[in-house]
Amino acid sequence: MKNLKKYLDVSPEVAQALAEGKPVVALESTIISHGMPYPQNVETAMNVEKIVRENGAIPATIAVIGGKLRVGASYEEIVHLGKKGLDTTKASRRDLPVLIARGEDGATTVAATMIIAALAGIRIFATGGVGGVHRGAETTMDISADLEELAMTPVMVVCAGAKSILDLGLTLEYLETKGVPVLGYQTKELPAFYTRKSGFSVDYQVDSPYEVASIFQAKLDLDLKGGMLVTNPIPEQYAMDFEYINRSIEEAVARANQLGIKGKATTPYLLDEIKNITKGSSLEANIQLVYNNAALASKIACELSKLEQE
Ligand code: PSU
Ligand code: MN
Repeated sequence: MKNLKKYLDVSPEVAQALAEGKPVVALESTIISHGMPYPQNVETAMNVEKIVRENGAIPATIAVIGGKLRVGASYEEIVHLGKKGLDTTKASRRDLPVLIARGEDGATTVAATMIIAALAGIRIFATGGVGGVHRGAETTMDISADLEELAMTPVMVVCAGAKSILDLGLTLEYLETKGVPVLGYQTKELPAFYTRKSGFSVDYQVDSPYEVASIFQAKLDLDLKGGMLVTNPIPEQYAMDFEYINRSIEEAVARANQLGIKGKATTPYLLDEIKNITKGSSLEANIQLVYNNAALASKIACELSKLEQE
C-alpha cells in the first residue's frame, strides 16, 4: 500500500494496542451524525466506548477528519460530528477519495468504516444495523455498498441484524451470493434490529464469543476474501412490538416513496421518520442494541486476540 501514513491518523492509544496485539473494536460514525439526534448521539457514542473498555478491548471510533482517515476519534471530534449531524458528509467507499483530496470531514458508514479499520489492522467492528437491499430494489437498484464491502474486506461486523426498511430476504440472498457468512448469536433467526425475530433464518447459530472468533480466524487464515456478519438480537426487555414497529416502518417507506427520496438520503430519511412515527420510542431500543453489540464485539475481540497469540 502506497503512502498509508499520509492518509491514516491513528490515535496513540489504538496504535499501541494494535502493536501489542491487544483487542481493538472499531466503531462507525454515520450512526453518530445520521443515525441519531444530538445530544443522544454523542452520549451513546461515549457510552459505547466505555462499554468496549469494560469488556476488555480498546475502542476506535472511525471518521474522516479534515481529509485524514481517523482511527480513534477524540471526544471533541465525536462532539463535532454529533453537532454537525446531517450536514456532515455521509461517507461510504465512493466518497473517501474526494473527502481526502478536499481535506473535508466525513462520517463513515459501515462500508467506509470497514475499509479504514482494515487499513489500520482492526478486525472487529460493532454497530447498530447494516445497510442492505432496499425494498423495491428490483427497480431502484438500491443496494447498500455495505454488502459489497462485506464481500471483499476482512472485517467482522457485529450488528443487531437489519431494519425491515430493507428487504431482508433479498439481503440474505445477496450475502449468500457474495460468500459472506451470516451468524446468529444464540439464535437461528435473523434479528430485525428493533425485534428479536424477522421470520428469516441465519446461516448458522453460534453460542459463544470463542466460537465466533475461531470461525473468523479460519476465514482469515485461509485468506477467504471478505468479512462476516454476526447478528446479535436486541435484549428482550428493550425489544419493540413486532406489529407496531412494522406498521411504522411501512408508513415511513410509503412516505419516502411519495417524496421521491433517493440514493444516500434514503436510509437517514427512514431512520428519522421511524423515530417520529414512533414518537421517539424507537430511539431507546436503538441505543440499547448498540450497547449490547459493543459488549459482544469486545468479548469476541478478546478471544480473537488470544487465538492470534497461540
Ligand atoms: N441502518 C441503521 N442505522 C444506521 C445505518 C443503517 O439501522 O445508522 C447507517 C450505517 O452507517 C450504514 C448506512 O452503513 O446507514 C447505510 O446507508 P446506505 O443504505 O445508504 O448504504
Ligand atoms: Mn442506498
